[in-house]
Amino acid sequence: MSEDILIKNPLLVVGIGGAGSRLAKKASQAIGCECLLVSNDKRDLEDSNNSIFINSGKWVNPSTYKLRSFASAKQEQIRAKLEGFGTVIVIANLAGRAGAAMAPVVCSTACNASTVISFAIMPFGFEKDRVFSAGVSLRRMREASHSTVVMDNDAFLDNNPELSKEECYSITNSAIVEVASSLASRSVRPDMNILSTSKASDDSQASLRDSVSMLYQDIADTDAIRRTVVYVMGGENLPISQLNQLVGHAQGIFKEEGTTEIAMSSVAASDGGVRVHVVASAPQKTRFDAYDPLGEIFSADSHLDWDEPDSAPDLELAIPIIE
Ligand SMILES: Nc1nc2c(ncn2[C@@H]2O[C@H](COP(=O)(O)OP(=O)(O)OP(=O)(O)O)[C@@H](O)[C@H]2O)c(=O)[nH]1
Ligand SMILES: [Mg+2]
Repeated sequence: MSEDILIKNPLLVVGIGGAGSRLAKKASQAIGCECLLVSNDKRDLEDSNNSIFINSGKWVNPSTYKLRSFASAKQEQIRAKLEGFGTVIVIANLAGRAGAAMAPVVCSTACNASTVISFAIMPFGFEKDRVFSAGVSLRRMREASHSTVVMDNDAFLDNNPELSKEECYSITNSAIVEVASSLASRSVRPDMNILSTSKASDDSQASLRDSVSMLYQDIADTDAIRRTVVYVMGGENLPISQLNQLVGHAQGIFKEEGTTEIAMSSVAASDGGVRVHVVASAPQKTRFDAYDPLGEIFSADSHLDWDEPDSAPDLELAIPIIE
């Protein structure tokens, strides 16, 4: 069985694209470590003194492939900024073009010299145009990270259909920041880790149930879950009897004793009440494998473009159009 990954100092949080940058700023503040932002949109990099602007040249809306080639061209600059850090935490929204394009480049640049823990946000299922590139990007990120934590917006929405997109982002975003911030004080599993969460509630059992039901959307075979960490935000303010019940309940759900850990936080959920996040380590298949159906058929060593991520560089060919 694989060992836990230990987090080495110093830590760096890297935010990619719009949502990635916003979350990285918050997480690095909470941890008290340095933060690096990477984006092709200058607005994402405002008020940051440590950033890399990926210039997309004359392209107003470059494709993911195009953006990836611009990021690859800046790999040396990225490497220089990552140098000297023991652990690099990468946060990216794979529903965004910048996130999907650049996250694999940043992870693979960092992973030889540092421990890389990546956080990936997956698109809603109805964002059909984004699902494929998010699936490919996730596969690449996992390959270049020591551990990957996935927040699936689609599973959250399935469980909370009454919420608007914005409400959904605000809840899932704070779960990412809360879990990323707590990484500094604990170890993580090298497997794929699924992060699920719940709305704030006065009833901690209901929060746990919500989180677990979100988790079950992503993992087909829950018996294969190796370890779960249940984060109880605001848990230190709960009466001991309730806390005891919650722990019993969590251990009951994830059967094997000893595989469930409870992480308590005195920080109340950002919207008040108690919120429960569950991080489950699931080495086997998840629903994201099907986002990139060809990836399931061909193994990585049969990909012609696997080592150098597929990108679309601008090649000026001096060939006149002959008609
Ligand atoms: N999960 C999450 N998604 C968001 C958030 N804000 C926006 N989104 C969605 O994600 C899409 C891309 O958001 P960005 O975070 O700006 O993505 P990006 O990585 O900068 O890439 P671009 O597509 O080039 O902007 C948006 O169209 C929204 O649908 C957020 O805070 N959290
Ligand atoms: Mg953006």
